[in-house]
Amino acid sequence: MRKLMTILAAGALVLALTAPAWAAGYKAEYKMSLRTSETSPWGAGAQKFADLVREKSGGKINIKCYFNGSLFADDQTKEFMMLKQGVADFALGSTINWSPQIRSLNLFSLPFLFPSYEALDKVKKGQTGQKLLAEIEKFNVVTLAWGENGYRELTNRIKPVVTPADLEGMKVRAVGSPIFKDTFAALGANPVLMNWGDALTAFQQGTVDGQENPVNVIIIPYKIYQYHKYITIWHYTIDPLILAVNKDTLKSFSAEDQKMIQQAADEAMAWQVNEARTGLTGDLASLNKLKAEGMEVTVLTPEQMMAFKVKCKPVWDKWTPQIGEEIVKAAQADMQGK
Ligand code: X2X
Repeated sequence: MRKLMTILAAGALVLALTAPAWAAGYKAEYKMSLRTSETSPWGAGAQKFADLVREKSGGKINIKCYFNGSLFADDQTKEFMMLKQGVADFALGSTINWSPQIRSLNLFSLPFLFPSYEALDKVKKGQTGQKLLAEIEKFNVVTLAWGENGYRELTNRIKPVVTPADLEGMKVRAVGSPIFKDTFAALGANPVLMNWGDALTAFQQGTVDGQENPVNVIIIPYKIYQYHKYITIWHYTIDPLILAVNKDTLKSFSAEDQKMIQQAADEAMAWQVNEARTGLTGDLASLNKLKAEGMEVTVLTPEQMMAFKVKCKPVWDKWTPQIGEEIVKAAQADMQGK
């Protein structure tokens, strides 16, 4: 009898070790990390993905969104580590917040590299996109789809910024990723790096003068016009989001469910990218909304942008080798359709 029990126990152990995780049942909850609130198109896109997966799986796969950086306690440049380790199963993260771990993602923060949304789309779809996703996968993280935060524009409470001289000495909050410190220093401003949670307090208290973030996804939903009267549309960097999953989590799903998750990601992110761009490309309804809220909107001409770009040369010199010369060249080739 005892011998039989031992054999049975050993058999169960072998089964447990060899059977795929999904055969043993899915987790009751999968954690999804993100920086922003549900009211931003960033948060709404994540929730849409979670809802689609729940619906398409008949309630079997339950993804809970942890909004406002609650999974990483506001320390946004740590998010990718949590996804890599599986503390988060999924994340919809900004390339900026993940760039301290994946240096090549600083590509999107190279000042004035991306002239248009079309250029960005070519880079995402082209050889550059493939290379970047391969970099991410080295860290046990699989990308499902690209989302979008958008072109990052400058707001401040002091004066219209039209030339680099206007930025001189201005205290500008930027994300805690080193390239931003270098960029605002090169532009003659006084950069202050902090997490978004702290930044919101700093805007309220006026301990910083300005900040930079996209119009639809951050400035409007977070009502930045309550604190800053001036906005400069200068398109200086662009900020794609990445919807990704920990590789072990992904492999724990059946092939059929993996396919369904991919479809849900494509659908949710197509909607999300559209939200990020609507009202900014054609009728400029989003800028009109900012004006209606009392903001003074300055849209820079390409020549005016060039004056800022020229000052950013030291940033390009320092960061191109860190991003990888071949990645920067690949992006330029993709944009030109080569
Ligand atoms: O912190 C920011 O500025 C934000 C919300 O845009 C990011 O997470 C990169």
